[in-house]
Amino acid sequence: MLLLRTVRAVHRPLPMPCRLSVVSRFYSSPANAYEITETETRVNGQSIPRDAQTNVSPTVLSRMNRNLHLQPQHPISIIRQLIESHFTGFKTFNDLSPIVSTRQNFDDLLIPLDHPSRSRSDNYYFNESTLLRAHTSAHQHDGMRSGHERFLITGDVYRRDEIDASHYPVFHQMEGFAYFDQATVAKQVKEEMTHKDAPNVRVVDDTTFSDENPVQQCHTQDMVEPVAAHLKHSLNAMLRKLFADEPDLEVRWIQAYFPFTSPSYEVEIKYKGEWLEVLGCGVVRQELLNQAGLHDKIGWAFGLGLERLAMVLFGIPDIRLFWSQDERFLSQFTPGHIQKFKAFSKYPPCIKDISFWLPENKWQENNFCEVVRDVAGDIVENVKLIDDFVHPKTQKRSLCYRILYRSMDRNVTHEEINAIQDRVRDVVEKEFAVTLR
Ligand code: FA5
Ligand code: MG
Repeated sequence: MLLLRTVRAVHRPLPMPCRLSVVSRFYSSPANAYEITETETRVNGQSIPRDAQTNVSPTVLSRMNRNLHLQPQHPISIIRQLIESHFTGFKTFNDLSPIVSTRQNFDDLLIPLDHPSRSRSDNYYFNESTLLRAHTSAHQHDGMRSGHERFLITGDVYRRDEIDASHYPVFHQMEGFAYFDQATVAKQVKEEMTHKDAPNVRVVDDTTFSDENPVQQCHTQDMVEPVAAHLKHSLNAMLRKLFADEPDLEVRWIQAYFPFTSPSYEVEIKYKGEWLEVLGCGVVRQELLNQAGLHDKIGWAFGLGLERLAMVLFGIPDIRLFWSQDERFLSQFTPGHIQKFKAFSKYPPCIKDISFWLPENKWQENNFCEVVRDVAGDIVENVKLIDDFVHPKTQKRSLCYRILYRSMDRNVTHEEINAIQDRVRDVVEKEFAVTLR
């Protein structure tokens, strides 16, 4: 079978994908082989039928199986191991398949059918019932059913998103989950919470239970207080340990919303003068525990963005670097250690604008970013909307995007970028029926 063919171990650029044609094509990258035919996507030994919902792209399929979180010398793996060693007694799962069902990714988590996070423009669907997981929460249900009261699940997750230094269509999350007996949670938590101070890490938390961030009706405040305290304590202690050598770190807790937790929170870290969101968490909705047969338990969960933490800890300025196969990147890191990344010289950027009239007022920016990413690959560093106006007479809407191209490991030529930009223009024109200006 095609997929079992030995994949050549040298890195070569992927063939340029053609989004509009439906001819069968076989791709191989150092870690992965997959085939897209008219009727199915073949990957990891699975043949998944295509339908009107299908939008997985060669760019993301080529990233599957790279398993950065399992390469001992890679910063993502180094962080995973350091966090795992902090959460003693937690069962770890690191090799669950990223191909999941819509039930796992959404329904099991009480995400309503009309919730925007299900949309095609936010996810990579193989078909209407199968997708690349958009978060490790997709495995919460299986984790609860595994019989382990505490577990950590790490893996690659996939999202259509904007393009800039802290967003990439594939990144890594770690899910943490712990549950307690409702009857004894207060006592148990008290025994476990030992406070260690770290004056270099300043944590601000003025979140409270409120109508906007409520205790669930089936819970009493006496149960939820210790669970929330244990959650916050566990994560703050983890951050204090990870950032022990950082001279000064500001952390803040803010109120958040997730369909699968209440109350819910997010944690942000001050990085280069701006708040960078590193995790979401909360007290697990009781329906989830009940679905897994854990009626008399109460629990917390968190989902952590490993690249975001790694950027701050290792001083890695651009999220694309994690995918670099340049020895100058990988050779800087040692398993078990956090050390600051020494940037290799920054190459000059090449900036191009693209403007067009929309055929109608509707516009999905993520789909545009996806086209740019598919055509340009990792040479695109940033995509920014710089102009958006409606013509007063024709009522036609015009957009202008500024695309910043820059390679992380070499100089790019103007000819090369012009060719890419021409292709971007072509594909955008065909795919979105816009009129280029
Ligand atoms: C979630 O994915 C929830 N599943 C988290 C959760 C788990 C909440 C359990 C409650 C209980 P969110 O979409 O905010 O939430 O993503 C979590 C983290 O992933 C973010 O805080 C951020 O650190 C990281 N992240 C999100 N999008 C990207 C991206 N495009 N690139 C890199 N990191 C990202
Ligand atoms: Mg978030």
